[in-house]
Amino acid sequence: MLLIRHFEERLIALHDAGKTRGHYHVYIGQEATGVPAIACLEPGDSLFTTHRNHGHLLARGAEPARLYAEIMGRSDGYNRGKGGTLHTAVPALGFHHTSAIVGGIIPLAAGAAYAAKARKTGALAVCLIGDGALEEGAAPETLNIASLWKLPVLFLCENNGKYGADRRAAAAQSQNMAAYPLTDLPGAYKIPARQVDGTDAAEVYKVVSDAVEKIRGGEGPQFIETQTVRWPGNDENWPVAPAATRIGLAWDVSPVPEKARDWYRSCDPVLIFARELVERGAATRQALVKIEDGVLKEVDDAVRFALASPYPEPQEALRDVFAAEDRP
Ligand SMILES: Cc1ncc(C[n+]2csc(CCOP(=O)(O)OP(=O)(O)O)c2C)c(N)n1
Ligand SMILES: [Mg+2]
Repeated sequence: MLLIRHFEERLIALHDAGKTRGHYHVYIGQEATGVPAIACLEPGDSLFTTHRNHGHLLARGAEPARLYAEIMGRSDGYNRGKGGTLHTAVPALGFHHTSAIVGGIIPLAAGAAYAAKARKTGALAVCLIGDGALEEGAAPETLNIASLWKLPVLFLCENNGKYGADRRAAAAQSQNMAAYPLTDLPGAYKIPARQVDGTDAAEVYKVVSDAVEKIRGGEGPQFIETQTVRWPGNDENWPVAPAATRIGLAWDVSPVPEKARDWYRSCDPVLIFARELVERGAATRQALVKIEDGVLKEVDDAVRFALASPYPEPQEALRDVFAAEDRP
């Protein structure tokens, strides 16, 4: 969770310094969904993610150095700089395709689940979508066929609604969906659907592992909505970090500007988890600071690697265009 947070806070600084181009999105505020959820999976499972993919990739073990290189369009990136922030695919980790087309991955995830079922591999597909993706026509069509065919697919819907700190209020309203709560939609297609507090890492782990067990047991698709409060750094069109995260903020938010303080005090999943670990005696504050120091160094090294990586040669644009093309 700390790696995701520091990777992305640094990414914002890199962007502001002109080291990346084009629009991008960060996963800050949703770390306690991606990390525990992805920890429930097996190596052979496939994952489909969106414009907000960095956190999912890192949670699955992507190398920060190669991910930065990809985002910066460098030749050492996972896709030789051609996927960029919106389309980073890492087949070795089960990410065969990443797309910023909202809702576009929903039928693809069902297709991967169908393939796994037909080949009897025992694998499942995870469809990591935002709440907005349910508005797309692909969502109900896929929920229907996934339910009818009992496909081994987990729909993990990250509802990062912009509703302030009151989660119950967030659960009771939507600006976009007439089918609300969101679990009503899969429910109409007889897909078991649950809501979980997306800032509660332990609870997410419990709910996702239970769903994964059911899917592997042949029960068909499952739907989980994780609810988080939108990070105030997402309030503008481009990410702007209101504060530099340090584990110490878990006990003292005074370094955070007044406007964003409430979010860091009560909605930040990384700080909530840090407090829990210390309160339960699972870790000391000093141990957490040490982990954070290690992460900050890892991020420094990764940035250095990516900045030293060359841009691809122009002819690289014409390679990998056709699937059958020989790869070096
Ligand atoms: C088909 C399509 N329509 C519109 C967009 C523009 N767009 C990019 S992100 C986004 C919001 C998506 O909301 P949600 O799925 O909840 O993800 P969030 O950004 O909140 O994590 C939109 C509409 C798009 N990328 N694709
Ligand atoms: Mg959303």
